[in-house]
Amino acid sequence: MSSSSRQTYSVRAKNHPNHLVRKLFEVAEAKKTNVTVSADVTTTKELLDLADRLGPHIAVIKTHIDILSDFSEETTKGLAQLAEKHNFLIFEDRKFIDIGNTVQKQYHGGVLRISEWAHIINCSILPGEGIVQALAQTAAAEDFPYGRERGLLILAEMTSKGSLATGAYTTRSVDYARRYKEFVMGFVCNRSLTDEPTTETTKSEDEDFVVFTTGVNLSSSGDKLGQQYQTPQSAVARGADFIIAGRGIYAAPDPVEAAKQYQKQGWEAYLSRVGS
Ligand code: BMP
Repeated sequence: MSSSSRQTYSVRAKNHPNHLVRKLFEVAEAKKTNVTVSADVTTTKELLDLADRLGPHIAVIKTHIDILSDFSEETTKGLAQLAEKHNFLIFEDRKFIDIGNTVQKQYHGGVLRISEWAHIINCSILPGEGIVQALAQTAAAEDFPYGRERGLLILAEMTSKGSLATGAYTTRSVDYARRYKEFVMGFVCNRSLTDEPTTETTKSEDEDFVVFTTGVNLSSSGDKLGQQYQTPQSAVARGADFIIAGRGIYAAPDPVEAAKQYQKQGWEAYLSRVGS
């Protein structure tokens, strides 16, 4: 567990050099929630309804925008309005994984125009350092209009059975995060990674990467396709700053009630970790 994991979101918000991370911690503190809902529904109406109903209980909405059958500008405009209304951030779980030149075009422009509406994106480092360099370069360009309002999470581990995102892949994730920390906010992973035995970089005193943990579910231990779940308590105890739940919330009989439950449990686990 990193030392920053023992600090409150407000303290971390105050000290963090990254504007978007500060905003993220401020949202969590203001709304008393560390829940990210993974809104894996397949129509714009369902997505916007869900975002509006769950908005008060979440810090972040995570999308897979390419699973919508009717994606249009209405989708992203609607999401952006709801993000303003309810004070949450938008995370597009696109998992970029290609050479730098390609991911720059996939991120900024293209049919999905991800940079326009997603505060947070993520990438795999399977292609090597160039993917992180490329995305960071796009966001740092003088003509990039969204400046400090954008950030990247490195997919350092996965929750699926037999995942190969382990060992050197995971430690390199930490190395690349350190090298591009102006744009890299943290990781999607299952535990705090800041004390990994890296070979190429060393941890700085004030290192504070944000940990998003997927595969959180209160009533199931997995699905039939290799997904593996843990509870909000165990995720937070292992270092999650934000817990990501999909079916546990949106497929519950009452998604709002479910979101409240994840919010309560995630928040209590956080309070117990920081000792308040
Ligand atoms: P659910 O809680 O319904 O299992 O959904 C999990 C969500 O998190 C999905 O959107 C999936 O793509 C994502 N995810 C994951 O489950 N494991 C990972 O390692 C990384 C992910 O992004």
